[in-house]
Amino acid sequence: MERADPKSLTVLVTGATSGFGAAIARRFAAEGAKVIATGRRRERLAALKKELGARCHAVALDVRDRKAVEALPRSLPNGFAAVDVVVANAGLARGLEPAPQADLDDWDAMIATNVAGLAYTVRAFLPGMVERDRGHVVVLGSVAADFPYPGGNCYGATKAFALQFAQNLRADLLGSNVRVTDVEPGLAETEFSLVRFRGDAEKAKAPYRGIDALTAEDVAEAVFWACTLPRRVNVNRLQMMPVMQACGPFAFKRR
Ligand code: NDP
Ligand code: 8X3
Repeated sequence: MERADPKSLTVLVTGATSGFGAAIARRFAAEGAKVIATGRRRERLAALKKELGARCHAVALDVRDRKAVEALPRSLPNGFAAVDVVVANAGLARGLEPAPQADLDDWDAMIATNVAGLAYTVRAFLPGMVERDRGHVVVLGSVAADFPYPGGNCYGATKAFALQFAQNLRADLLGSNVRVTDVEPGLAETEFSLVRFRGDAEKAKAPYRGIDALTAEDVAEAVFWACTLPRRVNVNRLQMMPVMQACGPFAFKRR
């Protein structure tokens, strides 16, 4: 099977300072790809750049900042400007309260990052990829897009946006050689829960207790696989869960 050569790829990853994004940056860099690592935490970006060396270009970026995201493609240095793979990974969950008690600031944060930030990121790089007739958009969705759970409310809805956006992009990009994949992981142990529970380490540990959860490296492997398949292949959706996770039954409130 004739796979895409990772050495020929320039890969941009949002949210590369932690979790999936950091693992995806490392996975591609290990195979010789050039990586543009972005995120807000500068010290973590500097550490990643030091670790990955000259094949890594690091840019401090808040994906909610539309102007900064729009300006990013033109600001990239020679050798990093022709981006082949955009991994729109930056995102977060905030809170797990039922909708009537949820904090609207949490909803704003999730919509601004997971919906608007993701759309800005993808839109910024589409024209270049279409012009070069070569590219791959990977968005980080979630099983939360498909399976509602108590307290998932706005978070699940933002991930449904990622899925639907990706599928609609496929319709617009038909006729080009630009691929689009929605990656939908289930429970994975990263800093995700720490962010969701605002730094409460005890609460953050609870979802993973007794579960062999997905790792960031598992998700990075799936992204790498989808991006290095022969160019004729488009993985539309890639849903993955720990073996120890499954979908629950319907819920009933009996009278
Ligand atoms: P982490 O919290 O470990 O990583 C999140 C990353 O997103 C960080 O690098 C963070 O960087 C970045 N980020 C957050 N907000 C912004 C912003 N405004 N601008 C730029 N970067 C931002 O979580 P995960 O690695 O687990 O999550 C990555 C993605 O995967 C998210 O979209 C998440 O919703 C999704 N996901 C996670 C699952 C899980 O169980 N862990 C399962 C399914 C999907 P910084 O703070 O430096 O900006
Ligand atoms: C993250 C997975 O189940 O915590 O998207 O929402 S879950």
